[in-house]
Amino acid sequence: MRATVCLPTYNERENLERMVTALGAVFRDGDRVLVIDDGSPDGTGELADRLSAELGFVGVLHRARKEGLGPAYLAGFRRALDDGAELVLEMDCDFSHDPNDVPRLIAAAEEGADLVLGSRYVRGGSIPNWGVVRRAISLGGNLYAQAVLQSRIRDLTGGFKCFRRRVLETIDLGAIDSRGYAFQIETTYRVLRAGFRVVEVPIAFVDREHGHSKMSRAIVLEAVWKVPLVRLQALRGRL
Ligand SMILES: Nc1nc2c(ncn2[C@@H]2O[C@H](COP(=O)(O)OP(=O)(O)OP(=O)(O)O)[C@@H](O)[C@H]2O)c(=O)[nH]1
Ligand SMILES: [Mg+2]
Repeated sequence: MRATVCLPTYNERENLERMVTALGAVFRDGDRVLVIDDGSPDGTGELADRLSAELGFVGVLHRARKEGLGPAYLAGFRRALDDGAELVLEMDCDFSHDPNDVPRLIAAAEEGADLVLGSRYVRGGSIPNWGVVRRAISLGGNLYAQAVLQSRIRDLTGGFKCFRRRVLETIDLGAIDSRGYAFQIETTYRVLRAGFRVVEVPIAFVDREHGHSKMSRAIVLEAVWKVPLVRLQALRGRL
């Protein structure tokens, strides 16, 4: 099954070339990477264009403004589907997600999962660099989402995923307006509600070494208020 990895970037000049090269090393014939750059001021978009000219498996989607991860991924998903991808992956460009794990996510989808989640919170998953505070916040966020959504998925906030094409064709992408962690929670919940099979595979999530995090308080707060709203929509039969 031909796979496209959607790679959103905002100021990832120090990471992009290494990431694309590492993905190329694990790709099979026909697999592609789609860089979705929101007009990074550091020149990541121009670097992506150069890589695309040099390497046949790289595509680039330029967007005018930084609008958050959610809108960038939605644009990427649509482009990947238009280009005929059978599997669509999402992952960060900061090496928190290991490109060498991509084949394991793809294999789980090819073995029958509709959505594969790279999961920190199943047996074998880990977050080696995090201290207690960051662990507690992330775990608390996941327990909160699990409780409100009545879901048994362990890692609802992670952003390393592999969707089967028909999953993205079925859920209402146009109805999703979350931007940060809420986007990850909402997409997985919509997939579960639609009756698809979601499988978690363990990953180690490591901290970025180059560039800066774009996580903000607004992104965390969005998840706090958005999760009950999504649940309410589901209870009203709107999702
Ligand atoms: N296109 C696009 N990419 C973004 C945007 N915000 C973040 N990204 C990218 O999304 C990925 C994850 O962002 P990070 O800043 O690492 O945020 P995070 O991984 O949630 O948080 P940390 O754990 O602190 O790293 C990276 O590849 C970013 O460059 C955005 O608004 N637009
Ligand atoms: Mg990151």
